[in-house]
Amino acid sequence: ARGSSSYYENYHSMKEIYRWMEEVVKIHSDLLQKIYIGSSYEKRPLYVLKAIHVRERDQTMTTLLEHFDFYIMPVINVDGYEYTWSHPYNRLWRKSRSSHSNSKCIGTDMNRNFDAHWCGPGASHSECQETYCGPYPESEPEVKAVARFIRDHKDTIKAYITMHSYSQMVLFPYSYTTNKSKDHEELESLAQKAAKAIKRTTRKIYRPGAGAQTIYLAPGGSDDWAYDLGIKYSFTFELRDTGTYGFLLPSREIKPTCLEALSAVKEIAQHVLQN
Ligand code: ING
Ligand code: ZN
Repeated sequence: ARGSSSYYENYHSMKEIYRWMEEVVKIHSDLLQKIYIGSSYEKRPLYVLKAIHVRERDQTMTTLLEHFDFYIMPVINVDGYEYTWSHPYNRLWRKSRSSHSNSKCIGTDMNRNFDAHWCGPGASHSECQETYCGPYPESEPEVKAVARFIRDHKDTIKAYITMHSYSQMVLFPYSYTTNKSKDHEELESLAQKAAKAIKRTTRKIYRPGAGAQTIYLAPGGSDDWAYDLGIKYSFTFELRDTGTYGFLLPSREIKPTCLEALSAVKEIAQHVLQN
């Protein structure tokens, strides 16, 4: 049942996640708000949860929430995620579910669709490729909604973190070029601190590094875009594992993966608070 601890040790359909969002904001209305930021290509609503301060058992979390609001978007690719459930044969679907002009293939890679060296080397102009960048930047309504939300809040946003799988990495800009950003040294040391927090939590090893040098050259990503907009502390977490199960991570690993990711989020938030 929702609310039982095993709920967080299983994967859930989009419909279930929508019901969960309704329920948590109802139960924790003192702490949580649900913000509608737009709708998907297939007209599903896109929501961001806002967590505000309240007395907490966790002292670190209490301090962080006294200073920051947290905005959490559980799922950006709501259509693609739903599609992996309704068409189990396409369990590993990555892209959006949009169709542009008269293409014979469906879907744009949302993490190639942001306006950061859009569709340079590392992305594809071909609709049938997994890294298709779309017809133009922010062509995907989901990307446009997120970009608009961040632009509208940019003067108050101190950090941005986007969660992906898999590889066990803490990445920072740039991914669109192998050149170092002007904050490279600080971001590198912070990514190292985040990786160490993860290791203390679960003993798992995450590799810190700039995207293009650590994973691959990839333009149009949300972290590079947020960074160039002026959000210095911008990261991509590549969660578990390193390839044993890859994208098909067993559900028994959900909980420890969340715990280690949360420890890294806290490490980053504490650094932002001190700087
Ligand atoms: N990884 C990311 C991808 O979109 C990435 C890696 C990070 C690209 C940051 C660009 C910017 O390819 C996954 N698993 O999607
Ligand atoms: Zn991804």
